[in-house]
Amino acid sequence: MAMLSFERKYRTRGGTLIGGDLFDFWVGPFWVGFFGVTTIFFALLGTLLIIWGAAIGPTWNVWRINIAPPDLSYGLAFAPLKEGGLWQLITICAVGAFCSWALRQVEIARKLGMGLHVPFVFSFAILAYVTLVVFRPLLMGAWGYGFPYGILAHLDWVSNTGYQYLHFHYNPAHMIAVSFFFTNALALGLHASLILSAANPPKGQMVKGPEYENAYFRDTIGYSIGTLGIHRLGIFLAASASFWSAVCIIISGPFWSRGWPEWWTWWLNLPIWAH
Ligand code: UQ1
Repeated sequence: MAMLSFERKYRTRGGTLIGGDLFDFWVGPFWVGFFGVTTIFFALLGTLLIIWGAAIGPTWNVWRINIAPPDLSYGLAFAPLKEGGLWQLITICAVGAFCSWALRQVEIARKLGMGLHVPFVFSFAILAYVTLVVFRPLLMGAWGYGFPYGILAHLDWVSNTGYQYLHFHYNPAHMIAVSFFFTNALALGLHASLILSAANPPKGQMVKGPEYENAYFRDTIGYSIGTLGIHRLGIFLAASASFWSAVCIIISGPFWSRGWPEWWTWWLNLPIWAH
């Protein structure tokens, strides 16, 4: 890939957390780094294990391929490969690859002298996944509570798990998570449309800057959060969506095992209207 002469400035040594200069080099456009190597290792091994799981399964239909966790009777033990052991190894590879990727982001941010905001907020996505396949199964006492690796299979798992608590939309943490997902979409919709509208004036007119963006929102709603503020809000909304998703599933089972509608009896029993 072509590299502009000024880009050399950004290809300097340093910033690594581990390995010193050993993996501090580029392959084409990609910086390698120790965690680049571990990412490739885990991602490749995990993918091969998924292909193996598919090969010993009943179908090559991509929608129906399913690699299930062990039966609940295995508890927190290792299961034979064909009885959930593959799922366990794939989970280890996934966690290894995701964490390697986060640490690769840390190393690159350090190398470039930037803040750690990218790995910080990416960690919330990792948290959501690890909550589903590690933390909740640990608290429930069996790996079998993890979700299966298959396109339709994981959808069925979500549906079944939801119905197990009668009506998951009554889960208060789920309500908060969904509200954050929607608000996140609203904020990104507003931000993206605002930027594009400023960058695409009618033919012959000047591209507009932040003063115009601020004025647009002050004219509309009397308030502008500002160019830096909108990105702080974005990180907050995105991280909160993942965080409350993790909360809503970690409390389902370990801390509340009845239907979620029933949880709201505390509201019905408030002394203001209870008699
Ligand atoms: C905003 O106020 C702003 O500052 C100029 C932006 O930066 C470019 C934005 O992208 C958006 C969407 C807003 C409006 C957002 C709120 C919460 C008032």
